[in-house]
Amino acid sequence: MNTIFEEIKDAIVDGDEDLAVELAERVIAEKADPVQAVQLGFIKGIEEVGASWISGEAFLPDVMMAADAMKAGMDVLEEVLAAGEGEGAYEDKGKIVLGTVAGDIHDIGKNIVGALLTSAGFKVYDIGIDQKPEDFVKKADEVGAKILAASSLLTTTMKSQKVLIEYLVEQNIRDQYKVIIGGGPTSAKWGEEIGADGWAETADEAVLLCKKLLG
Ligand code: B12
Repeated sequence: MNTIFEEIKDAIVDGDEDLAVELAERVIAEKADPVQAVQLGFIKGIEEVGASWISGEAFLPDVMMAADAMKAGMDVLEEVLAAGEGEGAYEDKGKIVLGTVAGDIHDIGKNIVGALLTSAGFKVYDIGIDQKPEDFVKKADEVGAKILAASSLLTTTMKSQKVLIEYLVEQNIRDQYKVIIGGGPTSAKWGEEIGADGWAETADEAVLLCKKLLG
């Protein structure tokens, strides 16, 4: 018999938004672990769709339907993740401004990073997709955040992470923030090259990284 996490994965692969919502509601009702639902269900599903797209077995509309199903299900889980039911009680571990860099509209990975950071007790201010350096800094200023977290999924938009750090240097505010980066084409090497304070491959690792940087 399939576990609820496998059912979630299948719902994402099938791009079935209604089922993704229903299963997320069941996770809450049955008090299953929402973090595991994200990791073993939603992420596994979108990864499978991504692999099928790359191999030519799935098409862009399939990916978009999967992404929509993922969003709808994650929206349901957001509240319990924010309540820290995955990793213990909520505590204020620090403020983070999170966004996808200029020119890039991918937000699934960013949203997962945000959900797990929130679940781990950080206050996350998600400024959305296609965000310029000024947007990151404006929000961080407004809320007093010490970490700027920038996501990029395209080789063409990775350079926007570099531009973000260059902007901080130009404005003489580089030392006021820790900058962390992530997303598909990025790497630890890229992080070092552009002078980021950290890079993480997955949302789990992003949590550990932020704990280290603010700890
Ligand atoms: C879903 C998807 C889409 C959806 C996005 C929906 C959405 N709301 O996000 C849609 C269909 C809209 C889309 C559009 C496009 N896409 Co697209 N997309 C994907 C796909 C299949 C999955 C991405 C994803 O969500 N992965 C799952 C998440 C969970 O993983 P992740 O994002 O990597 O995030 C994890 C880590 O990287 C990390 N992380 C992420 N962000 C951050 C941030 C920080 C600070 C940290 C620490 C960690 C971290 O934690 C996350 C969780 O563990 C990938 C293929 C792939 N396998 O990656 C292509 C892919 C990224 N897309 C690609 C392309 C080319 C495009 C388009 C240009 C297509 C087109 N011709 O229009 C457009 C881009 C438009 C734009 N300007 O941005 C290419 C990029 C190629 C390249 N080398 O640049 C890929 C790799 C597919 C391919 N091989 O061709 N896409």
